[in-house]
Amino acid sequence: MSILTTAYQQSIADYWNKEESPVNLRLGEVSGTYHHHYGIGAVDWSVLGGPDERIIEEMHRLETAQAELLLDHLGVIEPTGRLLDSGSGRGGTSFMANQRFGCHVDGISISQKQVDFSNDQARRRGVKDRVRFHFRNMLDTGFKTGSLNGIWNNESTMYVDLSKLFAEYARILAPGGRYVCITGCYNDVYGHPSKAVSQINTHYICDIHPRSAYFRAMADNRLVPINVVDLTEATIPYWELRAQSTVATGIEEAFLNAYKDGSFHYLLIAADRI
Ligand code: GPP
Ligand code: MG
Repeated sequence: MSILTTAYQQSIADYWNKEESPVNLRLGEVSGTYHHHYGIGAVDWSVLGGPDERIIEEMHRLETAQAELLLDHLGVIEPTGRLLDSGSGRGGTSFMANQRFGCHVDGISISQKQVDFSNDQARRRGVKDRVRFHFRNMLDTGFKTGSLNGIWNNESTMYVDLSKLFAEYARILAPGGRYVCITGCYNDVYGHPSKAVSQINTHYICDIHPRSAYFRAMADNRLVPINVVDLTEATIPYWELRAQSTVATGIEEAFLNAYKDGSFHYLLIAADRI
């Protein structure tokens, strides 16, 4: 099975195989749980008066809160359940899911470096029999039909065609299985992507979808939404803090502009496989 099937996918793998950004590594070192997504919730602004480390810890706390909210939406998962973290980064959300539910978690990534990093983490944490990471493509996962109780994408759907993605999930999710994604999507009401959204696309080499594309592709693939939560207001404080931190990457203004001008939403969608 060939994993990287297009020049586009190869360029994404190259990006993540090189990535060593302090905004991800220094935050991960706070607790040993490494995230590749943004944060939600109110900021404790008193951290700005303290040492740099306090700001890093606060950003990490908000990113961890984001992953907790995603897991809240998976519903009841038995210790015998099986979950898939699709686009698993350095494994943060996978380890949190295993801790919460005690279940088996597989993570997949098209970056071999991320797969190796997170498998090393699984060994250090003593959970390598329960949490495993694989070099695989989310459009062709190799998992057995109907074998999963839950799947999530924590900010990774903007790298793939949603029709192909949800067709694959409809195949591998068991009937009644839950799908959850947190994503940034552009606002169809405003027409084409705004300049700020285009800047985000260029920065990460991704292709942010319109909001409508999620619901159309879900409806076409036996995925019925049960919850849609607009997290836009909840993520703005994270970006305001990040913009003032020593680990800002230069993309902060684009996110703040896109969220504030209404052209971009930060959305959680939970759906059941029928
Ligand atoms: C964050 O990862 C997520 C992405 C790169 C996908 C784009 C997300 C959108 C909502 C548009 P990261 O934690 O590696 O990013 P950064 O290095 O900027 O913190
Ligand atoms: Mg990050």
